[in-house]
Amino acid sequence: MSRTRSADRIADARVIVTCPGRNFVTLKVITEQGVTGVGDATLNGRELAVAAYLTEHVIPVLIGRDPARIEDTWQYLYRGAYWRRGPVTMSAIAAVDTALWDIKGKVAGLPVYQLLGGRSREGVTVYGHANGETIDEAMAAVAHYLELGYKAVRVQTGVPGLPSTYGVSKDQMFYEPADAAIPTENVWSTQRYLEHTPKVFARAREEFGPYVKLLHDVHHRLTPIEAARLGKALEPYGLTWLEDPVPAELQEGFRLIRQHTTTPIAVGEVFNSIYDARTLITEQLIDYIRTTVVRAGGITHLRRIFDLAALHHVRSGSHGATDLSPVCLAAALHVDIAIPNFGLQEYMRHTEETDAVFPHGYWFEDGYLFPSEEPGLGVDIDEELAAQYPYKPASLPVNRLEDGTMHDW
Ligand code: CS2
Ligand code: MG
Repeated sequence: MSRTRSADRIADARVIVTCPGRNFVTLKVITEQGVTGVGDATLNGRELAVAAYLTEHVIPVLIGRDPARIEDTWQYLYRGAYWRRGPVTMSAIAAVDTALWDIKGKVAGLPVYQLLGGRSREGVTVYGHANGETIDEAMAAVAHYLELGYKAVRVQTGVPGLPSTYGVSKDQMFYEPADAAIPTENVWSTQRYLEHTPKVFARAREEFGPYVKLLHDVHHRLTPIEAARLGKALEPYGLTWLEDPVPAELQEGFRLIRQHTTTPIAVGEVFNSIYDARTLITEQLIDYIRTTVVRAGGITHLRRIFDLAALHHVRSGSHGATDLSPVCLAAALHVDIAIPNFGLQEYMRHTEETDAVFPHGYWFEDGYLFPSEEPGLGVDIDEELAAQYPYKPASLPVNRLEDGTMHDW
């Protein structure tokens, strides 16, 4: 059969692993005509698994392919692997997909959001992380974000009686959970946490009034009935969302939460595919789906998830922690600005070293991020600078109950 194809071919692709403060894995694709595209392939704590998957199994089959065939390449890598889904495979597919959208934008001379249908809004509303060991410290952090112009703030505090907990950092602006080569261990008590958390939000509403958007991340630590109790206790404080209240392998568990509380629920940063969220979306068991470009198979598959969500009153709330590189954030912003059902975008600022390794055209102003207007994604990797920061093993922590039982982190 004769095959129609564009004039260009993929000539080369390489994986760049760098650690400008934290580890990142980036795929760079180069065409015969010299167009380059980048994609984020970072999987926090498992970086080298994705790097090897790309180098050993994906790059060899990319060479010679038509870079214009984004959908076909996605299907080729997804169906063709036979072993479907999972964070390693889907992060690798995402990196290829993102790089090909970057190339398509450059060839067209348009920013990627124009290829997705153009702007649906002026700017992308982002939320920052206000962390504090105590409620007072957390309130000071909220005030700081509001001064910077943020309209939405996630609030996390230490829990009295527990030596350390999720989301609390020593540094006000940068929270970095992957903090040691061998995982550190935290101790957890659901009882202490459920007792404490409503007090945090009572204080936040008292100090900051009814209009700032407040969010909270449970980090998968409760059972459905415990999450229902927390959601109910937080109702007076009008949260924008309660994130990851329970581990989400069991999608039907969310029915129980839904029956008991009107606090909106956000889920999905660890999801890799539309099938992970299908029941949650189609039964309207959640309000925000938090998948993002690198974790959920790139722009092509993420768009598919968000389109399904749009049919069921579910809005986007893409994950944007520091372990997703500026390449992922740049790509996410093109999606965020274009889709009809955008909700919020997480924005944890990258360090100066990271920003220097990944020169980018997106910018923050008055609580909004704006995607680059350059053709493509408007982000690149400075390979010489990246080479100055060699990979350092870093793991996410683990969590145990007070009696030593392993618990969800
Ligand atoms: C978090 C992340 O940003 C979030 O909502 O849950 O900090 C998450 O723990 C990390 O991205 C894990 O790599
Ligand atoms: Mg989270």
